[in-house]
Amino acid sequence: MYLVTDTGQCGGPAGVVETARQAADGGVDAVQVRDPHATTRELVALATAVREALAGTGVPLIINDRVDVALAVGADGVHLGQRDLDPVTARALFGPDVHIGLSISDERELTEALGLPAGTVDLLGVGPVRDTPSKTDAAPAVGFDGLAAICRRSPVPCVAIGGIKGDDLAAVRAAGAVGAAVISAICGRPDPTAAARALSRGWAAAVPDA
Ligand code: TZP
Ligand code: MG
Repeated sequence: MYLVTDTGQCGGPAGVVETARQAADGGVDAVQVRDPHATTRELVALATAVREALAGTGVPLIINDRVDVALAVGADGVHLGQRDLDPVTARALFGPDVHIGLSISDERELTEALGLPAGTVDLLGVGPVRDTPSKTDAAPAVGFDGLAAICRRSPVPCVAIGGIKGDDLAAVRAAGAVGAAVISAICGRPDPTAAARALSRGWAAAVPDA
């Protein structure tokens, strides 16, 4: 289970930091700091505070879109969209040890990603699986069948994103994704720790049929 933060839904920057801490307590496996509206300095400050909140938890910090910010704060990874710095250049800047994710929202983007040199991208974020108010410029939803088709062709692990709730985790796993990323299912919940715990347990229990 992968938390993506939204500063509005989390109740401001302090809410992002607290939600990240609580989600780590609740068992999420990664936290991505995402704030397309923040200035560079605001995002560096936010990511630094989240890095401190996650220190000692073992939960990796991933930065959405911004290679410069990921480098500046010493993040564990970056998650790139289709309009961000290209993954080959990002890999050259980071070297082999930083995790690079790439968003894919259709088969054409997947085909392009398949042409990248091996080792460039570690993970694909696939979605939106469902329509979601959390990303206003999201591509059309791929659904669970679209997710499965992309996971099947992907040489690297896929994480599903977009409108994922606890009830969807079995379908996400059955589609072949290694994880699910959520904003609203954790951010802004009255008890993010409990929400994260329920999702983490739900994921572990949602073993697809053999
Ligand atoms: N990318 C594709 S959908 C999405 C992002 C960042 C938003 C996911 O938010 P939610 O609330 O889990 O649907
Ligand atoms: Mg992006």
